Amino acid sequence: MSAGDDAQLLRVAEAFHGEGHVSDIRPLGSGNVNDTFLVQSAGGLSVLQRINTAVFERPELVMHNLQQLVSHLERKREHPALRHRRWEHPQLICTQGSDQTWHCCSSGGFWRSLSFIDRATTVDVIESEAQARELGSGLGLFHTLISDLPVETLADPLEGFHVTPLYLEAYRRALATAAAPGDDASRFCMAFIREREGLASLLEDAKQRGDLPLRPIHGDPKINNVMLDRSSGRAVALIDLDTVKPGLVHTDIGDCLRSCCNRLGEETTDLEAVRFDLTLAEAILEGYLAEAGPLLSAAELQLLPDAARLIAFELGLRFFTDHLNGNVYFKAQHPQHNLQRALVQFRLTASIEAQMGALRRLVQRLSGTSRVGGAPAGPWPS
Ligand code: GN1
Ligand code: MG
Repeated sequence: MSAGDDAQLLRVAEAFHGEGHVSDIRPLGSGNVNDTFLVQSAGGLSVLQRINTAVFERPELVMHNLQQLVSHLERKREHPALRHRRWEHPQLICTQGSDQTWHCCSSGGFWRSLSFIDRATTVDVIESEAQARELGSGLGLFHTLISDLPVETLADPLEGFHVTPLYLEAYRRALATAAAPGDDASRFCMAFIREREGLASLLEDAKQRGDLPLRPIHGDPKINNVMLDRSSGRAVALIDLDTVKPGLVHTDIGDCLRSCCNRLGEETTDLEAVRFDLTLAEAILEGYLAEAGPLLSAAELQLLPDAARLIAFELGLRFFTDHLNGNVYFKAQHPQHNLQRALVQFRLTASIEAQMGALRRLVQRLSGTSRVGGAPAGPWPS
């Protein structure tokens, strides 16, 4: 970062913490969209983020949802599911002397500051089955806590997010405008997508038929968006809450499965070795269903295996489209980065497909055979 950037960053941090009160600012995490920094100020540690307004064109809607979510979670402190465990959520920090939760700097950046969740960590690559259970349990608990947050109170800050057929359309547009890629890897991706075009509308169709309800979701619960307590290893918070919005639980559960069950992580270059690990999937689903199982209808449970496959495919499609578009959405360290990421997700998709029967049996067993294929459960209880 240049000295000018450093000075600007300091001014932004001071807008939240006061002039002369910020002692250190350093990059934090490995997000693909926003810029994130850890700030040390007189008030302690906090997280400063520049929302990527090329992605979130209306960042005030992101902040609206975050405020709704935080107020809702504040009211859940006495929830029975939290009685014997540590559970936190980030708090919004206002700019100095105001009740405004964001700061627009002169060069146009949209910034916000959040409290730092201490004594906790995140992992990019799964370490154990016990950890997988916790990651699933954390997502399940989050879903339970937000289950009665009325979807009407949430805005849609990212229209089309996780609407797979729209990603397919965007891919076709990119293909039509980009120079035809002639390399083997791109040809593999194009063939892979062509063979699965019919898959894209699976969740949308089920939603249109009325089989799947809109619920408040996280939108991006990948492995490193679940914080784990440093000493106990238990899930203590879900972070990166910009994509909280009305949606299908399938996208969350699918995203959790696809990101946690790939033991090599989504940044691996060892394509041949990419696998979907069913043992980890079992642990995740056990953890998830123990917390949130009763909330889901039979129709929702039945489509969980398809969701894992679809969300891995969808992310591969999104990465490959961005590669064709010249890496304008996901941050890339080198020109082939999003192509490589796409290949990882497509390998993972193929591995899920090869184990689809076993995954279906697993979901059936874990959710109770009587419920899968049985009558749909009622709405989520509050
Ligand atoms: C992006 O910003 P980050 O890294 O949390 C993306 C997710 C993808 C993820 C893949 C708003 O998340 O949808 O699953 O990259 N977020 C957005 O790593 O597009
Ligand atoms: Mg995110």
